[in-house]
Amino acid sequence: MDSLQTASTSGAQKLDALQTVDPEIYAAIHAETERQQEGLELIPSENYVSAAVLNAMGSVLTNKYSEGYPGKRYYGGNELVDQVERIARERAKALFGAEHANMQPYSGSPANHAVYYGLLEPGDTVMGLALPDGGHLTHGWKVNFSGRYYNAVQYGANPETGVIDMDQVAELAREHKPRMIIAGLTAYPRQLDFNRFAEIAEEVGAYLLADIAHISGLVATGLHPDPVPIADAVTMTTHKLLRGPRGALILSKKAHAKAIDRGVFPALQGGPHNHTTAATAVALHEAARPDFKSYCQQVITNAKTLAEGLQSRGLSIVTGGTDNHMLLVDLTATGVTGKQAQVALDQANLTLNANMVPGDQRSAFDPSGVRLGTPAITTRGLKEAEMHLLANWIADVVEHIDDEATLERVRGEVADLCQQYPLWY
Ligand code: DSN
Repeated sequence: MDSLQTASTSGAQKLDALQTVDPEIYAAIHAETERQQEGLELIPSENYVSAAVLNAMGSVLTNKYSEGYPGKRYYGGNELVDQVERIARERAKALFGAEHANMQPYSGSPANHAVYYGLLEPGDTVMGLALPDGGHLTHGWKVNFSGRYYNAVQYGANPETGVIDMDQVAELAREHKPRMIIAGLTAYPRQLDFNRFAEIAEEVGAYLLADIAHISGLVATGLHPDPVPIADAVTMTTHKLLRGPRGALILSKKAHAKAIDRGVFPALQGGPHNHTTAATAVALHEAARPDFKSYCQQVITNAKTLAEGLQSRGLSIVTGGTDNHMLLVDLTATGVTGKQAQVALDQANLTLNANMVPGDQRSAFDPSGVRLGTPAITTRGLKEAEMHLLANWIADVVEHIDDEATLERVRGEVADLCQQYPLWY
């Protein structure tokens, strides 16, 4: 257990009033707390917030409207909200070494949208990693605003290796002359070469947007190359590796501060969610402590160990391993689909998501792979020894996908492990 878990183990959730006033919602939240206690969370974009973050999230700051920015609000009574947002902003700038921070985006997609809005005109050409190869909807995918209102060109991963082809990125950039290149990932287990992205962007006169939602903690702790000094804007959600509340923030060069701030408010949003800003400030405070770096290091070690364990059971890992907090398993050779694996593992209280793999011939709804990651289980305290158990449980379930007895056995063993590593809610 790291100090986040021991810092405050009581009062994380005060639900007494809720239990009295609305037993139905209380029961659902109570049951969800138990579900989280009894299962292992392997979705790489999820994590567990500390009791302190949860306290700030459930505070009276939710009552306040505060359109505008600190020192320039449209409603009265915002002196303390200003204080909270200024603290959050300074902590974000200090943790990432950024010139400017905007703490108000409601989540990752609005954060990316605000950067598009601030730096581009509708119809401009953008270039991002294709969704099936590990990019995000907001990186130019056709069903998203970014693919509809912008001329989106998509680069991809090499279908043989699963690794982003930077020569293809350079060629496409020279051919299409994008106004902005997006370097970011939601399902890609290797490091992003931000230096090369920056060189390419500079060569063709494009802005560079780095979306570090998944890898924020690794960047903050020096465990992944840092885009902050070289990108025009850097976006991230706050609830993934950073262990904050559901929300997002944008870092940028000072030169873009005004345009991006306007992109958030008044262009896309009204009043910021002040309780979220406060909880983000707490998470940033926690992330600035030395134990956060040990945590992030363990996240990577656990992901590598898990990948090796799954490989030793004959499962194919996209790109042959991982450099970060996540891995993609290509299940094609097993005859089991991603969705089948997700459903069966869910029954064993191992939560992950079906995911497309590079070159996937199947649909996004029932693709050929699964995506899993170690941020949440590492917060819970699991280390290498438990990764071996986990790899064997996952392989057992995939090999015996229709065997109720196997699912029941694994579920029991998972429950035993979870009891040894309880959450603090
Ligand atoms: N839904 C997030 C993820 O799981 O990666 C991305 O937005």
